[in-house]
Amino acid sequence: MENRRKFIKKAGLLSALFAFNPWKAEDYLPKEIKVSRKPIVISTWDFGKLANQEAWKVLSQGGTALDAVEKGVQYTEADPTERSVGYGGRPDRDGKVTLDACIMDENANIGSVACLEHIMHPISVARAVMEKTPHVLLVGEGALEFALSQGFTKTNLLTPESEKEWKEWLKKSEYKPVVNIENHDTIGMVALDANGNLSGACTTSGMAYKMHGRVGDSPIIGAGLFVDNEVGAATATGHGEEVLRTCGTHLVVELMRQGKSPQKACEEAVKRIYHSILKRGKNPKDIQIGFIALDKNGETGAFCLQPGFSYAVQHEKGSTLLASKSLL
Ligand code: SD4
Repeated sequence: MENRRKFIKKAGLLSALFAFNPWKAEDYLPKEIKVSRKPIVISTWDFGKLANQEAWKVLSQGGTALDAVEKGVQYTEADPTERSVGYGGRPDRDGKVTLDACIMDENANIGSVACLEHIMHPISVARAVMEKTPHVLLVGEGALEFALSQGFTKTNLLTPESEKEWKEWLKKSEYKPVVNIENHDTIGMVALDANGNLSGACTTSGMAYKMHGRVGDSPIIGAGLFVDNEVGAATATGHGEEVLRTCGTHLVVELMRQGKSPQKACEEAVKRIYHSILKRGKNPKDIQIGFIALDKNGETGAFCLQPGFSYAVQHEKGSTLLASKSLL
């Protein structure tokens, strides 16, 4: 009886508070509370599977989502056979490999580098920007100077294969990225650790044969990557210009905040981009966009504009490579 009275009193106080306060707590939380599935890691494209395995080594031992995503994407950055990330990435039209990367943790700490040359692990430079500077984004020469001051060493990132392909491209010098090939391979990874914290990382050499100095969505928080520890996280791949135009991953996370599942949120964001492409009189068939998302409860989602995008998920039950559903 005493407990019941206390409960009624508490409930009365709470509803009085909400009656006078337009900012209701429940407006800011995802509506569906699902069974917890953590730790878990999800990343873009086929190579996400190997990257997830690296991340899993951290997550399965109780490590943080932040350490896991950094370790995970480092694997892809160092792999010369992946031609749009780090070492071995396709160069810009001048033959320079320029890298974009960003990282975000559960406390909204962020760090990014853009148009960074000669460094094998741009994601770790992004983390150093986050942890060791008062800034959030360093670009070009300044980013390189900072990396060298932090003990990173210079490496030639242009492999003979990428150089050969670039020289072939020079013969026509036409900037027409081939969907799912020349714009394919950015690794975006988001993870939820055993403590229920989310973090994400995104790293790329960007669109092949871009103009020197071009920066895509991948190092831009809210475009290539966004994390909100109360809601979820998302990362993007594909034509960065389209993702930037819509603040793509921020949009996905905001849609989750409004109650959409990670899957529905990714679908809605791709539809918005599709309409924006049509409005500008462009052909959506020439463009690829893929989003992956993870919510606070370990639920995942993925969606892309046209077939061909894959993503990898790993949790305690094992690791899976999945074909994303597409709008077209
Ligand atoms: C960019 N979004 O630089 C990157 C490219 C990419 O899969 O994601 N490729 O626009």
